Amino acid sequence: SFIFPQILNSPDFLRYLNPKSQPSSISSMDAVNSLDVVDETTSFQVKSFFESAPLLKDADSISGKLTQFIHQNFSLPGPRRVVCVTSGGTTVPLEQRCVRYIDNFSSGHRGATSTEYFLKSGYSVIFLYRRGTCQPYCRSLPDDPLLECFKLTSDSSIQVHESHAEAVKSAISGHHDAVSGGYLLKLPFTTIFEYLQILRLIATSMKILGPNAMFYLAAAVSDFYVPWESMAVHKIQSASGPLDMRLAQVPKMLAVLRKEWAPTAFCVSFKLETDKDILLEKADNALKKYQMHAVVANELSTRKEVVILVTKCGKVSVYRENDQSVVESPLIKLLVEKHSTYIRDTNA
Ligand code: PAZ
Repeated sequence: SFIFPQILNSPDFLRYLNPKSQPSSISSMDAVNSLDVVDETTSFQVKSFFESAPLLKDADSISGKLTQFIHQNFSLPGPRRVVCVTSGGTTVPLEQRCVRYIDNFSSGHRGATSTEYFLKSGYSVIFLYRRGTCQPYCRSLPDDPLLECFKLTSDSSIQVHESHAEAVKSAISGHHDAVSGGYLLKLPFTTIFEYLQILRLIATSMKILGPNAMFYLAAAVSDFYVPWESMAVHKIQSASGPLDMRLAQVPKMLAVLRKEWAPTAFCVSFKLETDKDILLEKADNALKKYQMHAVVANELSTRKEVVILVTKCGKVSVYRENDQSVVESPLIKLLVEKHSTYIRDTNA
């Protein structure tokens, strides 16, 4: 194993691997069901996760951009609603000088498309996305936009192919209007460490917005990871035979987001399964366990056609209207309505 034996046997690491192996002094906390407070086990795991995570590069620059974006939107008359849309999958590095990693499936289509519909509904969006995945306003472009949309003319200038002209114009103008108007802030991540550190920065900066803040957590986030301090530094060698690997559980950050980082925000999480027989039960569990305001349940093979919105009022299937439309259009409409009710009830 590339996880060093002394770390594997330490009580702290055993607790990472098996949260139920608690010292007796805090075992009574297992009984804590309600999320009025984050239980001690989760708090411990979260603290250890952040303390041992590699330092976030550009943390100051990200904080600066966030502060400016939130204050600008907060001071608009209204004030404007702000949603943090997460998109794409997180990676789990296997080496500190990373050559290999475990990935989570997500093209980023859901997050990018939802961002467009939130902007259209008058929200400002913080788009926390995996580098290289789908971007807002780009879904009508071909796979390799630069090489497929443009051509060189005889005098060596660049021209758009007629067939892609409309798609290119609408991508450039939609994106430009959102960014230059101060309504769209894009922040990239790759690893689970970057994702959770940036999410925490976003959530704490958005606290000031109270119930006008929303989290729309469509990213596919790793459930398991290798803690930084027990990770091999250099490329793992194959000479010593098969790789024996044990992963720690990523702490349940939804609980912390909901109760500590953003206690007044409207929170929507996603549940993806490939087995439809367990999907709704898992979505229900997430709704109750993390006290989400809504959970969007989807199955891998049908995720573009239908999603099920699970709230404490029941379950609603949301379908795309036809082959030309996208399921995010009716989904965001419904969520905006639910968010309005939430703001009204909170302010009442
Ligand atoms: O990014 P995409 O459009 O290819 O897929 C979207 C999705 C399936 C990743 C998203 O809808 C989702 O369910 N995200 C949460 C995944 C999870 O349960 O971890």
